[in-house]
Amino acid sequence: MQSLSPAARRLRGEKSLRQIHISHFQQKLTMKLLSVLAPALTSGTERYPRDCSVIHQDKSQRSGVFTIYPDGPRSAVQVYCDMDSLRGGWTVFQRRMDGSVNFYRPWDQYRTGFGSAAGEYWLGLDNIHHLTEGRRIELLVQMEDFEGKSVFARYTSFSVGGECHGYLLKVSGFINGGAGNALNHHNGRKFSTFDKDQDAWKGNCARSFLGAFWYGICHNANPNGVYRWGADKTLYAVGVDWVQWKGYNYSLKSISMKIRPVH
Ligand SMILES: [Ca+2]
Repeated sequence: MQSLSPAARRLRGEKSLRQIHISHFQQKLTMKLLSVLAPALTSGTERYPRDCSVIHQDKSQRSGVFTIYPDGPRSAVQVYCDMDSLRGGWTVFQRRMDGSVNFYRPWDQYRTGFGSAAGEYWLGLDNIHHLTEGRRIELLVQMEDFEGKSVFARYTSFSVGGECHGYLLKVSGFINGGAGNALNHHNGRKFSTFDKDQDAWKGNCARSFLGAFWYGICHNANPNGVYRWGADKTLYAVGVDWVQWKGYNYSLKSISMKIRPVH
């Protein structure tokens, strides 16, 4: 067996110490890289879901309130996800159910959103725009009267432009679930509130019909109108109306508008 001189033994010791340092450094570098890359790799799926359809990729998720990110990691907003209707994955952007929230509100609030995702709410025009931007989206409108009957209207194409375009509505590809095509009149209209008149009428539709919507001259649907508990002729067409189903003087018990990407 070859014996080593003291100098050679010292050199070998220093070498193995250097190897320990290098392998420790590599380990730290790998951990650091993983901590930077992991969120990026999962963004767009679990970490920052853009909408309810992403959350619905996990089929164990039930209908309820979730946080979504319509416009990246800094755009968190709470929303109700419908995981049941027509195979699920719907992001609800408008919901009326009990008259607990006042929907007669100004432009700024329709732009940013209001109400509670667990109950009645409006998601906000900016969020709706971001959810429909750059991809094909379908729309489902479900509604119920006070006699216990439910119907729907479905549209295979739905988009809302940005604020610079007046949040212009494009809706087409109607499929009738008994409600009738009330949104046909609203296709190609800009959004109006009582303090921002972008409708096609000489008067102010939002003020006259006490809501906020993509009014034309003026409406065949008023989902953001006054919650009025059914038939009421006292004031014409101001209720939560879907004209092709119940006419201008019947305010619905519930209505919800929800969207999902078309794959
Ligand atoms: Ca007008």
